[in-house]
Amino acid sequence: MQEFPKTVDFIFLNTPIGEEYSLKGLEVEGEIPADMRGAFFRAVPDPAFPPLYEDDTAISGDGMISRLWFKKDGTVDFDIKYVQTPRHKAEVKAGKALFGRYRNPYTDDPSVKGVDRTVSNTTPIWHAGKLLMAKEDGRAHRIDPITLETIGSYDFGGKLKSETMTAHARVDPETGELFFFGYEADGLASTKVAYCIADKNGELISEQWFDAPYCGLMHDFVITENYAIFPVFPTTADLARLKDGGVHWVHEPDLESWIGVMPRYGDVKEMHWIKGPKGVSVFHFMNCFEDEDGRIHLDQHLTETNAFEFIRRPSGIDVPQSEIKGGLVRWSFDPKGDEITETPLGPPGDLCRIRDADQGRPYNQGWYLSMNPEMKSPPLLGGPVGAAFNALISINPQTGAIEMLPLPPGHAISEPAHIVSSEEGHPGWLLFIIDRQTGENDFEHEAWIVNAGDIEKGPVAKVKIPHRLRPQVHGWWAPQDQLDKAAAA
Ligand code: V55
Ligand code: FE
Repeated sequence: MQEFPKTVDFIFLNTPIGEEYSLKGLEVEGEIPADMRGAFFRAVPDPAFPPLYEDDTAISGDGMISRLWFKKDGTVDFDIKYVQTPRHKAEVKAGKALFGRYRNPYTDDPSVKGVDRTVSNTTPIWHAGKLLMAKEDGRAHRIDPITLETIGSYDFGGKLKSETMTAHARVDPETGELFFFGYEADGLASTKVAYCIADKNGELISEQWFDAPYCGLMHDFVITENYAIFPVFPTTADLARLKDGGVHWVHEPDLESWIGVMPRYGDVKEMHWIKGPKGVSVFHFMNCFEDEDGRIHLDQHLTETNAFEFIRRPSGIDVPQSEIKGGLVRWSFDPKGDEITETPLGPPGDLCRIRDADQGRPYNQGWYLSMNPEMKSPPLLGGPVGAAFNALISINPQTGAIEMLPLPPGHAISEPAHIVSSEEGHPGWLLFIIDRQTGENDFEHEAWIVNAGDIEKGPVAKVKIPHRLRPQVHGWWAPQDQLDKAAAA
């Protein structure tokens, strides 16, 4: 039998587990808030078979849907299952990997030519009573939120034309609409982007296509009350390179970034492109809003180059992970302007969270993951970029005021979910998984609950998860009343 490569993508925390399991009535230390009832869905890449290529990346692993369920009776259950993608099913049938490099079908075994190769491993999206597992290279897969069985590839009842759907969708807190896009919408390395809106009932009510300035990695986008904003950063795809069996992405330090701005209910013909700095990279936007003067402010985790080593390496960019500079920065611009002003807001990091109610609006609190500045020992190896975050930050993006929950050495932290409290004026709760190293290749895992308004106090409750976990990418909280409503529908 073939073995997994001994690279950071497949060892330590990133060791593949490949097991579906359920754990009922988990042990809890402390007290779970009485108003925290619902499901924390998590997307976990976990390759079922050793990859065809030694230099494969952790983020090409088969998607698993995981759920930490805070049940009405106060108990907590854990479940995890593979997303039954056509790709996963084909490989299980063959008993080995058949799909090749990250987003390059020309490197696949000929027996799977034409088979949907998305791994649905990036974000669980809960909207209008439906649970989707999305990855930006294909359409999402719909999942039953109770059984975690895969229902199938999801095309909004036959309406979606785009072949792809981003893992980062935005829900407007007032209208309940789901805003999303798909890039490489009609095929590999294409500049076509589909901009879509589903109404609060999940009906696809708008899909418009436009051309990006070049085929760039468009991982996330933002909405404000009046605008849809599509940033493009210079990590690019090229069809000839793909046909040659090469990598999907190369980062281009000398190429400009762009921001496309259009009225969010407007026509894509109104798209206005603003030129940004060369060579920079962003995966996630914390939030975006308009001020009283109509100026737009976009808060984002910027890095001076691409944050993924598996992209830098074939780009000839030789910067170790620990030396990548960046920060939480604000880009301010006028919707019809041609200049961007950059303001630093906070230390480097990623995996931000805001209150759902603050989406696209002026806001005064956000949370994200960073590195503990006091830490003498190196971070744990693992997670999507190979070095795990070990501190939680709460930031007031208006004042720059920061609070931090640094974890002790040998700890890693995953993206938090924010859960609204039913208590008037209460800041709500943050819920996240932490990993603790207990031996060279031994780890313990817990879910921590902290008061979102006082993270420095540490967890009010810890839920023990007595089983190895592979690091998640993104998560999504679905309140119990919404799950009940969906089950009854
Ligand atoms: C990211 C993650 C992906 C991916 C592309 O976080 C970008 C960035 C988990 O998969 O395919
Ligand atoms: Fe992401």
